[in-house]
Amino acid sequence: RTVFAIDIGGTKIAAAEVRGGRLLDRRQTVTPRTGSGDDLVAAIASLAPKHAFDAIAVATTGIVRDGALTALNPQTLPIENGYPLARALDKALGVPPLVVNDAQAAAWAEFCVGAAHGFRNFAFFTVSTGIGCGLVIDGHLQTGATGLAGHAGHMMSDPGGAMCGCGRRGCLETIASGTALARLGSERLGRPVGAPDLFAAARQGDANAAEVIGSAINALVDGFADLTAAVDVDCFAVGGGVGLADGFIAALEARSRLLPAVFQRPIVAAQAGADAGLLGAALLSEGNFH
Ligand code: BMX
Ligand code: ZN
Repeated sequence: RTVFAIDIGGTKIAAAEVRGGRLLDRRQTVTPRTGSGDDLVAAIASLAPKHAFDAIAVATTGIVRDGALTALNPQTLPIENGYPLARALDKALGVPPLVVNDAQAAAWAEFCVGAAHGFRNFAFFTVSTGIGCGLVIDGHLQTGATGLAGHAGHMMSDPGGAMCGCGRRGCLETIASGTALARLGSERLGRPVGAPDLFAAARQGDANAAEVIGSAINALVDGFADLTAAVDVDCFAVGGGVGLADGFIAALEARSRLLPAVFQRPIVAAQAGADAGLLGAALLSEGNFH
């Protein structure tokens, strides 16, 4: 069987064919940030295999409810509310797709074949453009009745913090995402820096850079502790460009060790890599869904 797997992010759309759990023929294109769902579908159709395939599996940034896509944070991906992505893809490609949130899909890949293999209760965090999260509780992926389950990047971190694209103030995503680190770092250092520059400055001993990163680390670990208090997670896996930056997970772990012991949990690096969303969506579409 061949699954055509797609991962829609804020900057790129990745696609691959998945056969026997292996990703083949990976390709990508730039995400059309026009706000039009039909433009997303056209971009996906341009990546479709020329030969027949058996299933379509889509991981996407945003809230997925009954196959329809809505942005929680439209700054990550502008899209009309409730765009019927599954229906439009079925019409365009002739195969009804499974559609799931990107971090939820990646959590499933980590649970089935990655860092969280063997744990029953687990949270995956991607720290990238935004902060995505997927939860597996008692071996079941949590999507929630409205698709919102796991959107832990929008838990409140600082009541007096910056306005988030979702409409709340001080979300974790406004403090610890790659976008937030670039914004806060530029303010603090008085020159435009991206997240990688900020990490480089901190490594060279810049105390301001280290402080901005330290605040992000603290906010994330407090978020982990809150989630642990809510649903008793066994283990956290962290991925994403920022999450996998040199020393980031070690810093999370060190901070976590300052928590009261009852809130401390192992924090490990994600293993399924940048293509975890593709793999997780394919696994889910193949009925590997508990
Ligand atoms: C945002 C939200 C989540 C997503 C997360 C990570 C939108 C469009 N996206 O919090 O659904 O999982 O970003 O997304 O509201 P990424 O694109 O940064 O990986
Ligand atoms: Zn938010």
